[in-house]
Amino acid sequence: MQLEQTWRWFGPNDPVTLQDVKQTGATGIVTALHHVAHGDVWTVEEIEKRKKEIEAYNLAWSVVESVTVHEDIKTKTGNYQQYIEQYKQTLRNLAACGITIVTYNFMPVNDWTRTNLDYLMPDGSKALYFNWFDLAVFDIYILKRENAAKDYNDTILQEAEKRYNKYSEDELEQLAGIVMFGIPGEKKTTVEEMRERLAVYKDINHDALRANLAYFLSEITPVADELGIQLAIHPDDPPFDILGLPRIMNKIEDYEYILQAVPNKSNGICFCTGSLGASKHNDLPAMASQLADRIYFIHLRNTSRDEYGNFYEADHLGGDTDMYAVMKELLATQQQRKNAIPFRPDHGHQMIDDLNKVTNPGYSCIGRLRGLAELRGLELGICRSEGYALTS
Ligand code: DNO
Repeated sequence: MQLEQTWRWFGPNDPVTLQDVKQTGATGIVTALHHVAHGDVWTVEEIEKRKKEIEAYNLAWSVVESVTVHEDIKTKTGNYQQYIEQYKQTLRNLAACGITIVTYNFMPVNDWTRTNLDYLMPDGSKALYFNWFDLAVFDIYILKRENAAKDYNDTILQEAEKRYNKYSEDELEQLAGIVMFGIPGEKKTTVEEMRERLAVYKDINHDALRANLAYFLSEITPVADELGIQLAIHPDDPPFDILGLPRIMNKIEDYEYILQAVPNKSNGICFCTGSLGASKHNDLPAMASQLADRIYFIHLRNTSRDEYGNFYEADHLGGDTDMYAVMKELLATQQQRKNAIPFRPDHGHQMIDDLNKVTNPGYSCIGRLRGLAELRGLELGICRSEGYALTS
């Protein structure tokens, strides 16, 4: 059996329409109720409404990405218990509507972080890019985080200073907007808010954050087990500490810890090759094999690193991750399952006609369509050569 081909859609305001998605060949939609404030309950009514919009195109709402975890839960402060109860209610409501795969992440403060959203590729397309020098410019000179300089080596500090002196006010403002970009359609963060949110983590180290995640999961997994929900934690993107924050989901030991701490069946993962692959320490095919039982959702994407650890998002079959070897592992896992595991082509270059359009960074149509087409071809080739039964 093959994987289920899905597509991330940001809802009715997404410039890529459901009609467009139909033409990509994807059959499943990955989306969220982005208009609901983080922590609030998703009502059955709102879920049903979105579901009907999707089903009108003969597509299925296969995966939720994400039910965002409120910062109070991550920091175990304020109204965290109430937010956990609300999270459980959202899971109940989703299950009542037949939606049973739920992605989330436990990244403090920021979701994914980049420093450039239109990094020029030699072929004229544009990619997302993460650069330590620019992150340091933001951290030290814009955010002005206390002791930030201690977190960078001399090479980065010198280059960041040079860049800071060279950048115009506009360029600095643009950089701040990119670092704090967040999720399309969701509320934007200001530098001031960012400072306040970072301050809450002053006394939260890796162990404390890990304990908070384990507590959250010990609360919600019994409910999810009963509902038949598969929870899929997304790794840290990028897969290391940034802005002085602890990050706890980016290497095999992190997965081992959390799966052991909370062994419930619903405690699963979103295997994101793009996020995990940006760390040279991660062996992706080996991780796909080690974590096989708990892979409930898959993001396929590739990155290319340089000597400093800066990386750009490469073509799906290019970059540092051996996508053939990863796909082979994932398909071996798929053969053991009764249901198709959903995957989506994650991100894509802005290219061809999309270069003249306003698109959600990483989520333009043509680049992802290229990725999906390449991945589906790779999958078909492996299935045929391994003798796996093909579903029509
Ligand atoms: C970025 C995405 C992430 C991801 C969330 C999952 O493009 O991969 O925003 O959706 O972190 O909770």
